[in-house]
Amino acid sequence: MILHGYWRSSASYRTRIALQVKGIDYEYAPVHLVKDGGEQKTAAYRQLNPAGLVPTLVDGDFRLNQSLAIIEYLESVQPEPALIPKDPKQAAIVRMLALDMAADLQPITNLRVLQYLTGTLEVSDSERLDWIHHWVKVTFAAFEQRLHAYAGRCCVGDTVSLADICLVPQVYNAQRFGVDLSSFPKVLAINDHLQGLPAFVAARPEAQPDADS
Ligand SMILES: N[C@@H](CCC(=O)N[C@@H](CS)C(=O)NCC(=O)O)C(=O)O
Repeated sequence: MILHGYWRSSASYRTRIALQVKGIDYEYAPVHLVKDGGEQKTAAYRQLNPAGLVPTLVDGDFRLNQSLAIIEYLESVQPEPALIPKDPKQAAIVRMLALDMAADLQPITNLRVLQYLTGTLEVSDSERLDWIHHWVKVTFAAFEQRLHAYAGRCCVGDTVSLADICLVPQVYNAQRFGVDLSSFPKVLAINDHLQGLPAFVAARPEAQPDADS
């Protein structure tokens, strides 16, 4: 398999964690999101993803975009270790938590949204930062409440799931933008636990070949 991604992309980070948890060997093909206006916007990359977003997974002649679809595909082709519980209610809870991060938070703090704010709407850099801090705090406040109901060492009990895979990259992003997460102790404790696991260590942005580029 080939994963087209970017070291600091949270959606790419999710898929890297899933590949690592499942122990699937893959080749990493960096797509620089900033250099020369962004390689994701080139005609060559749009052949892989017309939306001009990373990640893309290539498995033989099969191409797939959308990190959650990619992770569900990996789950189907290699079911163990499972990232989505078999129990219907537990599975739905895992997906709910994953979507809090992947559907409600990440899209509104994505690069192209931030670029539109500052470029087209001429929002200042400090207002852009306020935007990020605001939406991270709103989303994490609700997420922290949910964790009280479901969490153990991981988001749902003590087993790594899709919810954890979606949480860690958003914590990384929040910290990168200097958001104070001290009001979310469960989020921080779970993030600390996960960051110590080998699959999460290997998937870290700084461990990627394109880090710091
Ligand atoms: N829902 C998509 C989101 C993909 C996405 O937003 N990727 C970002 C990086 S995390 C991207 O490629 N941004 C490039 C841009 O905004 O131009 C997924 O989960 O794969």
